[in-house]
Amino acid sequence: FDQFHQSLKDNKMAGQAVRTLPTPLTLDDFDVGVTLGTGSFGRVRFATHKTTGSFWAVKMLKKAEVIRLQQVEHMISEKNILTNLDHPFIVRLSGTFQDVKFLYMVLEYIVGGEFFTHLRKAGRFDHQASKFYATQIILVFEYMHTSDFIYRDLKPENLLLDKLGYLKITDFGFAKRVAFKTYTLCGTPEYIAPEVLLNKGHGKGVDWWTLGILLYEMMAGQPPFVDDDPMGIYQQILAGKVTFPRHFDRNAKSLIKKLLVADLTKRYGCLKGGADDIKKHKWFQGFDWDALLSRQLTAPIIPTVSGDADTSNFDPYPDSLEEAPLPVLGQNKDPFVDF
Ligand code: ISQ
Repeated sequence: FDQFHQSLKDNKMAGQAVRTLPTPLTLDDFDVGVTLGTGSFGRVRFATHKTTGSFWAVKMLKKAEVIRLQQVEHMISEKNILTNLDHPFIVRLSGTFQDVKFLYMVLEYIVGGEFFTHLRKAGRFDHQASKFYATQIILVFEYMHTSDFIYRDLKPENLLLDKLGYLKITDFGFAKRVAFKTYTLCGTPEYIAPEVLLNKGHGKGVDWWTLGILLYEMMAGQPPFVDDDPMGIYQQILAGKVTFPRHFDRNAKSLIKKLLVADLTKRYGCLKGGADDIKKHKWFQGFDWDALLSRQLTAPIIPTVSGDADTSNFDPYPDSLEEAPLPVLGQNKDPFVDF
């Protein structure tokens, strides 16, 4: 294996004493604790850096699974993209390393738990809370799209709440740098845009579509297109009919209708005005975007936190069952030299 690259970016989290870690890193540098989340090829675990006593979320990706699921390129690009992003609402990557079986990403620990958990507990959010979260996503997409990055995986599971109750967007495994169009099919059924389903190439517009889905899900309590079978969901997405519950805020409904437009030449966010069209929509009239960015607004949910090492906002996960390694790859063919 090649030597790993360590990008020690300044971790600007307010109140956190340790922002960077001495490099190079190995798993031995950490006391690894509970599982905070799981994905298809690994898990994220709470970890204490032994010599500094600082707290981190270490994402562990099993190489054999990454290869089996053909996600090698995505994982390398996740690392490269996250290294290049610096935004208050995006989780910061402090370093990466690897051993024979795993890739590791050392991420800032976000103490408030998954946005998904908070949304399910509340059922749905009122229009003020929904606006507080939607505006942060808009700023993140605006920031990313300015550098030609698209996110492609917006959903409640990929959002965390920090100790002030602000969002941190995580999981950049599907993020990509594209100026125009890409053709890779990815996403979660409920959140997939019609142009991705039709496989005619897609770009930044997919992020604005997923914003429409998330906004709907926050305010209705479930996404607009639901079915036990993914094919049923896809049929609804392509049929282009969205119905709203009676209680729905009329301005929010107007914005969602402008986002969930199959025709890319008519979808908000994809027009000449870009993200500004969305920010200037009536629903956001009087909203203080600068106060949001500088975290001066009071969040609708302030997580209960006993300290920086509190993991009680994350649902417990059973411990991992170690499987036998899969026989893959010839020697000298490590696909992770760039990680
Ligand atoms: C940071 N803190 C807690 C949980 C996390 C899950 C995924 C990525 C980063 C995280």
